[in-house]
Order: sequence, then C-alpha cells, then structure tokens
Amino acid sequence: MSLPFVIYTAIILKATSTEGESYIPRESETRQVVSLDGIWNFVVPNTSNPFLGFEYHWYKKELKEVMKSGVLSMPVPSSYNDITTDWRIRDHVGLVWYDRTFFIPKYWSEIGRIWLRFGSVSYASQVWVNGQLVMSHEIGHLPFHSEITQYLKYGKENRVTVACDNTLLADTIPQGRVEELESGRLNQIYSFDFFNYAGIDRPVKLYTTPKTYIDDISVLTIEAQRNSAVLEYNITVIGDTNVTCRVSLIDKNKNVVANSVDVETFYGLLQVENPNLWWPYLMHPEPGYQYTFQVELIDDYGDLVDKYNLPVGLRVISWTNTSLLINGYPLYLHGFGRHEDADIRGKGLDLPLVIRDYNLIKWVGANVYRTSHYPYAEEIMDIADDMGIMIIDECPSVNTEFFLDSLLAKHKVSLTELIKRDKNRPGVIMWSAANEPRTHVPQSKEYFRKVIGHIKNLDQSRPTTIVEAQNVNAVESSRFVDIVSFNRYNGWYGNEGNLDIVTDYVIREATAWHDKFKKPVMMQEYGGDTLEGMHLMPDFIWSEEYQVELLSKHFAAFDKLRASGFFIGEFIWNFADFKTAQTYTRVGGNKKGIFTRNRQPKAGAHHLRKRYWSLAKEYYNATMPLDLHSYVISKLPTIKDEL
Ligand code: BDP
Repeated sequence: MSLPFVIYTAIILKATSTEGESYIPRESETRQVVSLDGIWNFVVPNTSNPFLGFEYHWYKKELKEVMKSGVLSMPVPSSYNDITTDWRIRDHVGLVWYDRTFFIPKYWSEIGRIWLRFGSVSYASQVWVNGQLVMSHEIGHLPFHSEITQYLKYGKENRVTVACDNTLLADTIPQGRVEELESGRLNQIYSFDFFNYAGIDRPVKLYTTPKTYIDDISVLTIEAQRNSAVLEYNITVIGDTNVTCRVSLIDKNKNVVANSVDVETFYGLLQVENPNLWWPYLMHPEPGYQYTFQVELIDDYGDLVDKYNLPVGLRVISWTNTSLLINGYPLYLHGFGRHEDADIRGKGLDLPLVIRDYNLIKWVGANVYRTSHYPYAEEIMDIADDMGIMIIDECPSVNTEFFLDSLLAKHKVSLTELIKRDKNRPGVIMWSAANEPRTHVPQSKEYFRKVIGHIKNLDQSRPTTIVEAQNVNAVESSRFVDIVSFNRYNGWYGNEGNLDIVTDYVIREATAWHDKFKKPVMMQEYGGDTLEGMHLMPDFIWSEEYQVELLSKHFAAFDKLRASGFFIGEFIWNFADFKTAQTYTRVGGNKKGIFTRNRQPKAGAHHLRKRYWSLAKEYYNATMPLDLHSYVISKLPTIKDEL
C-alpha cells in the first residue's frame, strides 16, 4: 500500500525549530500584544488531491477568494474536529487550511520588531504572512514564533494563512500509523488513549518588541532558606548590546527587595533577605508566592529601551534516593493525571474550563498533577505557578514503540522546546520524558539514556522521570532517572472484579521498583472506568461504587508504602473523563475521571477529597474545609448522662 501524499505532507512540514525568545508575550512600557484569536476561515481540501493548496498557492490569496465554496468558520483557539457536524472533518487525516486578515497600524513601522506567535498548532504547520512563508513547526502542544516585521503592510490590511497537518507517523512525537481503507479514505491509527485532536488549539498573538530587545531570561533559585534566598539570572539581549541591563526583584506590595546593574554579562545573583518562598498549595497559608523579576534595558541617554516583567517563585527542589524535597522539606504528592479535553473545543484553550478545573483541584485537596501526555497551554501553567499547584511536566512522547534515530532527534527537540518554555516556572518540579514507552524492548535502554542525558544538559535543577508500564524485571530505562514512576490498573485491566487482591499487588510492585532502582517511587496511574450515575451494590465494575472501592484498596496500599519511606506520590487516573479514538472498550471515551467530562463530581471525587485533605492535614497541618463531612449526628451526652 503506498501513501505517498501523507509522507509528502510530513516532509513538507518538517520542523524548523524556533530560536531565541521563548517566553509568553507580555505587555510592558515597550511592548504591545494583540490577539489574533477569533473566527478564522477554514478549509478541508478535497481528499482526492490533498496538495491542491500547495499546487495552487492558496496562501497567496484569501481562502474565500480561492474557493468557490467550502470555506467554513472555525474558532481559534480550538481543535477543529468536533466543531462541525461532519464526521469526515472530525476524522480527517492530513492538511487543513486556515486564514484571517488583520490590520497593522501605520506607526508600527517605526516600532522596532513585530512578531507572530502560536501557542501551539497540532501537529505540524506552515505559516504565511501576505503570501510569504514565515515559519514551519512540527510537534503539537508547544509554542513557536517568528519575526514578521518585513512581511507586513503598515497602515493596511494583512493576511495570515496556516496549513496544519495532523498526520502521525513512525517518526512523529507521538508515533502513529496511517492506513488506506478500501473506500480510499485515510485512517489514522495510534495506540495512545486520547483523541488525536488537531488545529490551532492555543492563542495566536502578534506582539512588538523594540529593535534591541530582551531575547531570553533564565532564573534559578540557588538558595531558599527562611531568612535568605539567592536567585541566579542570565539574560540574553539581541540588537545593540551596548545597553545597560537593570534587574529588580519586586514583591507583591511593589517594593523592590533586590536589584543589580550589570553592563557586561547580563548575568548575576540577587540576594533576598527574609524572602517569601514559593510553597505548594496546602503546605503554606500563602502558597504560590511570586515576585516580579523586572528586566530593563537602558541606553546611554538613560532612556528605557526594553522591559519585561517575569513572575518568579523562590524555591529549590532537591531529591535523595528515597525522597523529594522543596526548600528542604519532604514532599508527599497527591494528585492526578489529566488531559486538556472538553466537548466541542477538544484541546482548545478555554479559560472558563481552565479556572473550573483549578477550582476542582483545590476543592479536592490535590497538590500536584502531571501534564499527561503532552505540555499544557502556558495560560494553564501560569495559574499553577500562581496557585502553588505543582506540575510534573511531560513532553508529548507517549506509547513509543519504535526507537528510531530520527525519533530520538525529535524527542530531544520536544524536550528542548518544553524546557525552554517552562524552565523558569516554580510550579514545574519534575520533567517527565515519556509515558508508557515500550521499555521492555532492548533498544529503549540506550534511547532513554540519551533522552535523560539531554534533559540533564538543559536543566539539572529538577529531577527526571519516565512513566513506566512494563514489567519491572524487563525495564532498564529507569536507571537513568531520578524518580521512578509506574502505572498499573489492578482491578481493571487485570483482575477486574477482584478488588481483594489490589492492595497487596500495589505494595509488592512499588517495592519491587524501589528494590531494583533504589530511587523514590510514585504510582502515576491507577483507576477504573466509571459511568456517571451507574450504581450497583455490591460494587460491580463500571459503577460509582466500584470506583470508590478501587480507590480505597489503593489508599490502603499507599498508606503501607508511605510508612516504608521511599514512596512519595499517588496520582489517580484521571481527573476527568475524556475523549478517545473509537473502540469497543470505550463508551463515548475514557471514563476513569473522578469528575465527568462536564466537570461534575462522581462519588469517587467526594471519596478522594476526604483522603487528599487528610493527607494535607497529616503532612502539612492544613486546615480542613468545613464541608468535608456533611452533618450526620451530634453526640447528645445529656440523654446518656440522665439514664
Ligand atoms: C494508561 C495510559 C493512559 C490511558 C490509561 C487507560 O497511560 O493514557 O488512558 O492507560 O487505559 O496505560 O485508561
């Protein structure tokens, strides 16, 4: 079977990794940010020739001019799959096209540089401005940008066109395979368990910087004590480097608590007396404290050239063979695996949903989640930093089966881009290199030695993990990580219905991972599908009662393991129900959420809440919420006393 055009598509959209400035655009005295979100034009090419758009240079005109019909309205940001009523669009494999127009004011021609930035386009994309190719990017869930100053028409209307390709192959991150059905339609096959949503799924921004601008900022807390903290910073500037760099750390009351001026290297240390350290949610009355790290470039005349305000948290992560610590205090992680997923918008960034999710995370008393199985939107990460929710930051490598050199190269690119994006975030406490790779395959050992080595070259301030699912005896890749993670579905994919075996199995397996690798151990996934509203007593699989019981059996294991001293975290799979590919094992998607896809609690959520808050009380003396237990009865001593 030949699939020339799919492969051609993948080649055409080959990555050109983005350089330089990677942080989210923010407005300041020297920078403007304009959103290009809204309704874009959208075209799914006729599948008999998916390359029509390239052959006829669709990017040279408006899609509405090129096409006689078939131009749809598509919201940005959003996945496109579930917006229309057409299953062919939902299941389309290959290219789709987007465009929109926008105005650029005349005075922007004098402003310095204009940039165009996409929070993410899944999976690969090419972008044209006024018919000129300005950037290409491969790998979803990561931002990319380009300077477009020279391509713009000032004081006039401009156009941006995007070609987006969702094809997953053996050397994409994640991997997939495409087959041609007898009907001639292409079918995307993948083994990971979430729907392959695609499109411009995160915000699109135009922003300005001066000609000489702050290109990148790295900050690292190297000391975080009760009475003193030290922050190391490194700033790169592009343009006329004959400027002075003024750096100030400003607290929430707008007081400058430390500053420095360094003309030579843009590198330095800031010392803060009696700092407000960054503490996780539930561990401190004021979690997620962030200062503003203000960078100003000043020219010879004392005029401000560029300015960027970066929120920073002062905290140090450290680890031993049995524990993970923040600011010297041991952590016990209690949280979730999650997905960016909701009906209609798919993986599209949706701020009401984002805030609802954080409200539920806080309600349930979790202190952490893993960005399973890809990097989450920067807007989502910002809130975690601000609320003190800890993040295990995962790159988009999931279910890797074939350990090709070409894949390794892209896997490294995904980590480079992720770490560049999130390196300054206090909430990110660990890098996850992959979810459930087939690490029983011998080639995986060398592959992951290189992957973890790559992470360590980029950041040594956070521990690494690989989320394993193979038999512990067959796995070697976790030798290279700092913290061992494993997933196991006792009572679901094995021994379904036999909940009485779960506690012992979990204890035995967690102990085996520790015995083999001599590292701290976390259980990153456990759970069972649960149909909201289905009640069966005695408990039976798929019922809410079964989920509650399955959780309890794991809790019993976790408590024994906590006592053993090496077990540092429990993560239920999943926070909320989510959409998957169509298969007979999934009724409208994966139902392992403790919340429904609509973010309402199942019985398991109430149950989990009691445990997570009790853990927070035990470890950090957190104040329990008053509504944790509904009123049942008061003790009436007087009646007894009178008898
Ligand atoms: C695990 C995967 C996760 C799945 C889960 C499940 O890591 O992505 O959704 O199984 O089957 O193996 O529910």
